[in-house]
Amino acid sequence: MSIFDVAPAFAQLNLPSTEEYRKRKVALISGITGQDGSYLTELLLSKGYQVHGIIRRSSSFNTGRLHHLYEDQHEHPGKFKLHYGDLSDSTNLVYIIAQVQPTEIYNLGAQSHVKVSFEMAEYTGDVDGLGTLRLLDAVRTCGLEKHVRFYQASTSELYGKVVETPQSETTPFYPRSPYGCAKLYAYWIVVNYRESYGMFACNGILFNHESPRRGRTFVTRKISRAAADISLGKQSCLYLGNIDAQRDWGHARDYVEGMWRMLQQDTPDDFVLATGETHPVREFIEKAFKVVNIKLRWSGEGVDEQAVDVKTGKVIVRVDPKYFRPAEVDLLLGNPAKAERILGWKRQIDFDTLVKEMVEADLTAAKSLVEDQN
Ligand code: NDP
Ligand code: GDR
Repeated sequence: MSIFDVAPAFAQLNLPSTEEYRKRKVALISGITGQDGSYLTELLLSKGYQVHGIIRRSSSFNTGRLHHLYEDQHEHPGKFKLHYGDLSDSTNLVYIIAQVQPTEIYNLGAQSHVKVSFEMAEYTGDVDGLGTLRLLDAVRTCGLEKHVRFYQASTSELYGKVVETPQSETTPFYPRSPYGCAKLYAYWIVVNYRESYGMFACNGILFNHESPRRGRTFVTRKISRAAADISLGKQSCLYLGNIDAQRDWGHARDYVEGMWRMLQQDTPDDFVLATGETHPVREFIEKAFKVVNIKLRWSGEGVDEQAVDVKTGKVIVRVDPKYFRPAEVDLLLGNPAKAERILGWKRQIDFDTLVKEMVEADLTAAKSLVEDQN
C-alpha cells in the first residue's frame, strides 16, 4: 500500500469530469524563466491559457526573458502568475499543483548544460531525473493523474554515442553525460507512469534548438555574441572546444509549438522534434561571422586549429581544451517523420535564418550597450 492509496487526494474531492476540467486551459510550466519557457508562455497566452510558472528564488534577476510578458499582464490581469519553487522540493510542488490545478504541465526545468553536468553530476541527477518523478508524484498526490496532461522535456542527448542515424523514436539510447543519464531516468519514469497509472504523459525528444534567448554558455549563443562583439572591436578572440561536433539545430519558437501539439492528441505518445539536417560547429562559426562581413580562413589541426580574419590576418577563433567534455556526443541528426505525420508539425525556420537572427539580435544589443556607455 502506498501513500497514494491512503492519503486523501484533496483535489479529487470536488473535481469535475476530465472533459469539463480540461476546458479551463490552465498550464503550469517548470523552467519558465529559461529559453523554451519564455517562448512556450507566449504561445500558450496567445491561445487563451492561464499560465503559471515555477521560478527559483535567486539573489540576482532571473526573469529577464519574461519581462515583456509581465508588462502585458497589466492589460490581461490574472492570465500569468509565477510561484516560487524548485524541482528538488516535493512539498512545494504538491502545494503549487494543488493551488493551480493545472490542466497541462510542461516540465522544462533542468540543469540543462551538458558540460556542467560532469562537474555537478549528483545535482543534475537530482533535478533532471528525480525532479521529474517528484512532479509526477505531486500530480498523483493531488489526485489529478487522470485530469492533467504532462509534457517531459526529453532530449537528443539520450542518443549520445552514435548507434544509427538519423535518430528516431526507435533508436536505442546511449547517453554520454550525467545530464543524458539523468534525462534517461526521466524519460523512462514518464513512460512508466503512463503505463502504470494511465497518465497522459509524453516525452518530446527534442534536438538542439536555439534563438536569441539561448543561454550565453551554449555554443551557438557564445558564437553569435562573439561575432557581434568582435565586429564592434569589443572582443578580440573566441575560444571554443570541439568544433567538429555536429548538431541538428532548429529554432526554439518552432519547437514549443510541437510541445503543445503533443498534449492535444487523443493518446499520449513520445515524439522526436528535429530539422533532419546536421551541421558542424565550424559551419555555425563561418556563417555567424559572415553575417558581420568577416570571412575566415582555417589552419592547423586539433588543439592547434584556428581561424583568421582573411582581411586583417588577426586570429579570431582558437581551440581551448578546457571546453572539451570527458565524453562527447559527436553527431546528432534527427528524423522528425512521426511528428510530421501525427502532429502535423514541421520546423519553419531554417539554419541560415536562425544564425542570422541570432547574430543580428546580439549586434543590436551590443550596439545599444555601446551607445549607453557613451
Ligand atoms: P534553460 O537552461 O534555458 O532553462 C532551464 C530552466 O530550468 C530555467 O528556467 C531554470 O531556472 C530552471 N531550473 C534549473 N534548475 C531548476 C530547479 N532545480 N528547479 C526548478 N527549475 C530549475 O533550458 P532550455 O529552455 O533550453 O530547455 C528547456 C528544457 O528542455 C530543459 O529541460 C532542457 O534540458 C531540455 N532540452 C533543451 C533543448 C535545447 O536545445 N534547448 C533540447 C532538448 C531538451 P533559472 O532561470 O533560475 O536558472
Ligand atoms: P549540447 O549544446 O551539449 O548539444 O546540449 P552545447 O551548445 O553546449 O554544445 C554543442 C556542441 O558544441 C561543442 N562546443 C561547445 N559547447 C559549449 N557549450 N561551449 C563551447 O565553448 C563549445 N565548443 C564546442 C560541444 O562540445 C557540443 O558538442 C544542448 C542543451 O540545450 C541540452 O540541454 C539539450 O538537451 C541538448 O542541447 C539537445
